[in-house]
Amino acid sequence: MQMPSLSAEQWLISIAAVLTIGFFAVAVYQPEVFDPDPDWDVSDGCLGGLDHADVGISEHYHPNLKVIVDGQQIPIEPNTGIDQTGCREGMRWIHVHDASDSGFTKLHIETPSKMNVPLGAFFEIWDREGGPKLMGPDDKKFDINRNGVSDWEEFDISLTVNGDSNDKFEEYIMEDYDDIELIFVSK
Ligand SMILES: [Ca+2]
Repeated sequence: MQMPSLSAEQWLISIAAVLTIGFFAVAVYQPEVFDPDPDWDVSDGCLGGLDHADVGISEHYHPNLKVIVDGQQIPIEPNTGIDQTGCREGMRWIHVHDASDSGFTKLHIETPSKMNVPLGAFFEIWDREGGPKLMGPDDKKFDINRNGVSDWEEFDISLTVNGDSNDKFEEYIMEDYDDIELIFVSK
């Protein structure tokens, strides 16, 4: 008995079906394949200021951040990212107006286009004003106590976003209304 031959159209449908199943298989078993890459250049962005043409803002949103080290909340200074070195009389694309020393501090993210703004980019901005930083420039690890040693060697670090544990840490792409809590406990 002879197998029925498939028409070109049937072949295409069959191939599309196989690819679709493959796509979902990867999405389920390796979801990180689809994670967006962080736009680390965001930390160099400057709104207005002496040396920067105003590029216009299309995105403006507000995640909230709280950082706790050994039970003590690390203060985020009001106006962090505003009128800083390299962005005099302007504002970094991530900046702070009002800060809270007991709750979450609102981060203002303003970018000229939709970008994948990682949590660590705020630390690169904070660093310029003497705050917690990342190792750098290429090693994107927290160095919250600025001692040149990766905090991954010194602390147990946990991150929650809206109360849910998250394993992206420095690379977490911040979203509007996020409550981001970063906790360091000395080893
Ligand atoms: Ca350190």
